[in-house]
Amino acid sequence: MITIDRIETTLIDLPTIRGHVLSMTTMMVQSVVLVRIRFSDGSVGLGEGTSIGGMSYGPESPESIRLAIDTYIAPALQGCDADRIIAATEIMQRTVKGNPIARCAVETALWDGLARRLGVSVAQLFGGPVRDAMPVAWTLASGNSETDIVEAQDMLERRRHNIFKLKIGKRAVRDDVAHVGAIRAALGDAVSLRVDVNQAWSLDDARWGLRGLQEIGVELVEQPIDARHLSGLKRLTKGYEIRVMADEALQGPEDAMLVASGGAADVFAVKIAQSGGMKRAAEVASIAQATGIGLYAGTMLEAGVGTAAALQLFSTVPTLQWGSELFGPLLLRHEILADPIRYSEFAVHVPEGPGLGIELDPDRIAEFRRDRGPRVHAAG
Ligand code: MUC
Ligand code: MG
Repeated sequence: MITIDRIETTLIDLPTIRGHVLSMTTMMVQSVVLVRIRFSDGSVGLGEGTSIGGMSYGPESPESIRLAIDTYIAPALQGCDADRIIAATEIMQRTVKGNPIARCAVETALWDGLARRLGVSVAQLFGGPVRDAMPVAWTLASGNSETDIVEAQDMLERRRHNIFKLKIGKRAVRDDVAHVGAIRAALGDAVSLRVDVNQAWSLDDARWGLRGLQEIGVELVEQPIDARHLSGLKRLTKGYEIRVMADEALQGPEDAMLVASGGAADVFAVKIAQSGGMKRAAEVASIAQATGIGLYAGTMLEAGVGTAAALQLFSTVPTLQWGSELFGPLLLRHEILADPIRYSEFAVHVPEGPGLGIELDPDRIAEFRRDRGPRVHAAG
């Protein structure tokens, strides 16, 4: 039997390429918990636990993700059968309530380890890919309409993105609608525009917002109101042609059932971390498929490891009507993978090779780890 020998975590802080302005915070840095599991046969698996904007997006922070893994999950899993991933996730769920991002990071490393030992991709363990690449949105969130327009035009020219998600909810609703309208007017109808409010609106704000956005031709509005207000989400879903997408409301298959049966969304943004792991994210996708809800591969703005994990999983999901936003590494100033994930022709390509299909760049990790201590400069 191959067992789980050691689970190691490393916290790294990576600066973003520009301020990323969301309704709840502005990100200048992304903090990433890297997980490395060492197995008794010498094999290794990688995972990543990342949230957004400290604790402003959700209840887990980079520090709490690391603490949950080091203090509770690692001791509970040490010595367990490395090939029995579902059994290990059951132990994690019994030992640690909540903390889906921490559980996802460890589960990802277990899938990576198993797939590498078998010499197959993680996608193969989920039934094999139905696609090798998928459409990828870019988020316009500089906080300024003119800067967003220039950024989008540059993306279009480079054929990197033609789907744009605008982060709104910080300004007054009327100003947000004007901001989106200016971007629509500058970019024209050839691009797909979506918005993400990150729960910032009241139901009353949302009624005005959805009406205005619909008139501009925005296709989809993500999590316009508080994730817990399912009856409000249902009213918005029923009341407007613009699609309503659930994001923060989906913390795994249990929530997916509630949202689907309550008619509280047209589309699910599925995130492996928010779902509590790749397997649970696959279950969320199955619920969407079974109930006619559209699917979109969401991100917690992960760096290369978490993004590769999401790509492996979503390469196996037959219906991905709304594409993906798996662009996390592009928002970061520095690449942590030895071979970056490939973005071209408006698509992101699923990494090839065993496991997640990626390797870390050890020098970059050493450079950005939080506990690196004083830098030593060589003399001369
Ligand atoms: C979110 O709420 O969806 C995804 C893209 C982005 O810019 O932020 C995230 C989080
Ligand atoms: Mg969102």
